[in-house]
Amino acid sequence: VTTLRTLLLGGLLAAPALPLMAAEPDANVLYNHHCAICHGVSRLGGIGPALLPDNLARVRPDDAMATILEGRKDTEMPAYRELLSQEEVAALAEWIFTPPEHDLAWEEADILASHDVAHPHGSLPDAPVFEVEDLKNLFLVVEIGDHHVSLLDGDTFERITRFPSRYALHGGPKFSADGRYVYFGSRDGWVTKYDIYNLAVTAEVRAGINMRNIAVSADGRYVLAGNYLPHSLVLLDARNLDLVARIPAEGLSGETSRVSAVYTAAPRNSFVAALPDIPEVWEIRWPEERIEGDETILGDVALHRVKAPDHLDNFFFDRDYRHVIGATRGGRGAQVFDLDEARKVADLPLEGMPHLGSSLTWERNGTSVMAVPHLNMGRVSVLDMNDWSLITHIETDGPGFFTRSHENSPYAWVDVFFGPHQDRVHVLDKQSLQVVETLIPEPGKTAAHVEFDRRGETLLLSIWEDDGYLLWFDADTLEELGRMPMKRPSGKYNIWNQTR
Ligand code: DHE
Repeated sequence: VTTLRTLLLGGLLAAPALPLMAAEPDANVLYNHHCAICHGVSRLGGIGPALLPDNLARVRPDDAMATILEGRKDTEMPAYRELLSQEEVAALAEWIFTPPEHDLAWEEADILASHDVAHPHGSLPDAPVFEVEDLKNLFLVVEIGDHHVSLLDGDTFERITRFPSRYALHGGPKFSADGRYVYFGSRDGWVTKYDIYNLAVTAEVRAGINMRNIAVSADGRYVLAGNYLPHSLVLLDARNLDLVARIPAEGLSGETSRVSAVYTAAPRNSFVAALPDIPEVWEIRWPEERIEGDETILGDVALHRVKAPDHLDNFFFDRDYRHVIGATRGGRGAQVFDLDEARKVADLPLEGMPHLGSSLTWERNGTSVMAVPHLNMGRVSVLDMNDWSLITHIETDGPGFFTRSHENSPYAWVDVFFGPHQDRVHVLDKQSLQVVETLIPEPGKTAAHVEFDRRGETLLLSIWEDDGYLLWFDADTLEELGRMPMKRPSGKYNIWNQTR
């Protein structure tokens, strides 16, 4: 039926009898005919992204239809406007947001089969192929509008290169300590290693079907990926992204959990994983390695399960990573949990949806404070990290998502990400805890996510639109210094700041 419809729409056959035209489009058949070759027979992805409801959670059905009709510029995704009817496109767009009837699996064999090493570790030259004054003051900018990454010189703000990324990168890219390599994680599970000196992808592997983020060990030897689907952690050798271990996220009760995030706890030589479906916090010490003859043997992965008082998620840590601050399930506030003593030490007065992962910490009146934006209300809560008491709530013009500061700056920056004032960004004074300025760089357009340069003198801000901009400001006078068009620039990452 589909083939006939296609030929009919293409004008290659004369119109036949009515019953055929009246048949409902069969999305499954259409998918297998037109989409499976790139998006995978099981909708798990291939050249194109996975077409599963969870992976598409941030795509609006209208946008999915538009993509099928018009294709996607600069990618293999063709336009189906001439090939499929509106009805068929609508049926397909609806179907990809419907859970598949078959079970979805991503086993060790799938991980191994996806692994590709374009340039084995150590095979590319050690000197950069471009010239800049300060290799540590480079910025990476993730452009989620058309799935690219830009590399910028942080002194001149000139673009060094722009390269395609995997579909839907999420979370901050993670750098090797020397700043030469960067690791990206995509929501579809791809981990990509990129050599900044040689402007080349060196290795890739797909760790899961729906991945949250990655962490890189402080010794630079391991990359850990946390997956929603399958419920698992995947430990990779950072050199070529070889699989070291696949760890099912199964709790003491036998129940499995999604992994909502993984973190590097550098002072503890460990990773910490957030498992929202079980009352446990996991700490994974990175394996020791030993040399035997010509071979380097990786040790066993030591998983330390810490029983938590509640289901904890969305973490922030104090500076020595002894305490983890996590939100409790169901918006019942947040708790501070001592990882060494495996006990809760405080309840925090943060009801609703504190975005702990975007918190900031700095020194004020001789004590460390932390500032937490909220995803469902216009406020930033400031807490004393010594006794975990609330210092104040700073009112903002709407719920925020990202915060940033720099040790050389008196200001903390908080965006307004939701609501009618998405075009605003607040500048807070770190000592008085007052909003000292509210910028509206492009009225009506979302302004979000700040990153400072290495010295804290200049900062980057995104106009978070498909035809958006990257703006840079003087961090003291708050004056705009320049701008560059970009495709929905999301996170920006300065190598110096991110490796310290
Ligand atoms: Fe993120 C970081 C979780 C939705 C853009 N986001 C993170 C991190 C976590 C997280 C745990 C820290 C990972 C890291 O850096 O290693 N994000 C979540 C969610 O749970 C949430 C609310 C819903 C979801 O389904 O994922 C969510 N995030 C979003 C978005 O909708 C954003 C705005 C657009 C997008 O790209 O999906 C978004 N998240 C980001 C960015 C970072 C991030 C740009 C890195 C921030 C940084 O400065 O490091």
